[in-house]
Amino acid sequence: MAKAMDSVLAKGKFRGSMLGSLIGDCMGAPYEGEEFSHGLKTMVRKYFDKLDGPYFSAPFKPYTDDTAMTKSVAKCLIEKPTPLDVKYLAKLFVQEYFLEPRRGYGAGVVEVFKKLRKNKFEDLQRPAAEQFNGSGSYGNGGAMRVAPIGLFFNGNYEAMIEAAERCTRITHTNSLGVNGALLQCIAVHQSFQLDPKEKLDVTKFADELIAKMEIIEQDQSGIVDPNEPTPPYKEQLLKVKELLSCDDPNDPIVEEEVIGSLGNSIAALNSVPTAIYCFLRAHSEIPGIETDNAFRRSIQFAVNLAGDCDTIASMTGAISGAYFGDSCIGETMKKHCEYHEEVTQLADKLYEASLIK
Ligand code: F2R
Ligand code: MG
Ligand code: MG
Repeated sequence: MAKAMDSVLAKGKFRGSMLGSLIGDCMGAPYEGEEFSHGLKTMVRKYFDKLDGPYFSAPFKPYTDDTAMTKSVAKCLIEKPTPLDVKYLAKLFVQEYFLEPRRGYGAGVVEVFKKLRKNKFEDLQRPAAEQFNGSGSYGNGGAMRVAPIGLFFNGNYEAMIEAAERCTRITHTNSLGVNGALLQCIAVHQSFQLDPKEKLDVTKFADELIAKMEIIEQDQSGIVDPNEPTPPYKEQLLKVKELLSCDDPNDPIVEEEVIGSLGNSIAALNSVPTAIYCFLRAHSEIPGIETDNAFRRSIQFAVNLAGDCDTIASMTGAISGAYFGDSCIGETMKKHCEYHEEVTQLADKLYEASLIK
């Protein structure tokens, strides 16, 4: 949007993105690690249909590590934002983990938390750099928690990229893990800036991401030769565009094709572009997902893909919510997610802090 954003819309977008991230996590968590099947798709449909109706009494859907770490990022931005106090953030991650270790954390990242605690946060870099025999983690743990940064630094792209990279490097140093977090952050940022009343140009959205990732990936590899292989995230985003151009809203979606092309795994490279595709694809109807609500459609579609679906749905929800705002979120679905009231308050505080940063 060229002109300054209306404050009601902006606040709603902060809430939408933070709640979208929570809802995707809570809705996807029961199916994380499952293989895609048509039976699973039916189960997911019934689950979402029930949560689209009037309120009914049922236990909360618990959140996982995705939300636990996103909370810490938001808290750090509210309390110690510029430059992002990564020592404080590392302490928040570690505190949160030892308070509630059973939130489904990645096996490798737990080692980083233990080493950080042992070295009393004196060396923030080494524990992550030592992961996986020194290659660093390529997991999606940096991407799954980055949405608050994409919201907070609206208007200052360079500061946003720097904060997202520093936030990620506490646990992930592999370039695929870092660049996945940057891509997710940029996607949230782009979504936030758009007017949800205007029709989204999905190709333009993807092209803008490609242009920005091209700069990031080129800076790292120094690629100037056009005969060099396409950098990994650019390649994935080109596949997103290709899938979108082949989609006919009347044809049944072949989830296996999406999974085969983009992936649905714990690797950032095979989950962040998938989340972006879910957001963009849900702007048109998806056969088998009976709803007019594109926010719900995006999250349900992400959960249908199975695999690392708490994280893919959480990242999809963060992008979708940053676009549509919280008015698109069904009350029943929201109220069945653990911690939804706290996340709403956190989003409001993050919004206030972003105005005075
Ligand atoms: N950990 C999970 N899910 C596992 C099952 C949880 C179960 N439901 C339960 O409740 O116990 N989910 C969460 O982890 C993902 C984010 O992971 P993160 O933070 O990136 O962690 P990590 O450990 O760094 O990486 C994850 C795994 O990826 C593989 N890997 C990463 N880099 C690697 C490398 N360089 N070489 C080889 N393998 C590498 C490893 O298997 C890591 O353990 C989210 O899905 C979140 O929901
Ligand atoms: Mg999780
Ligand atoms: Mg996950």
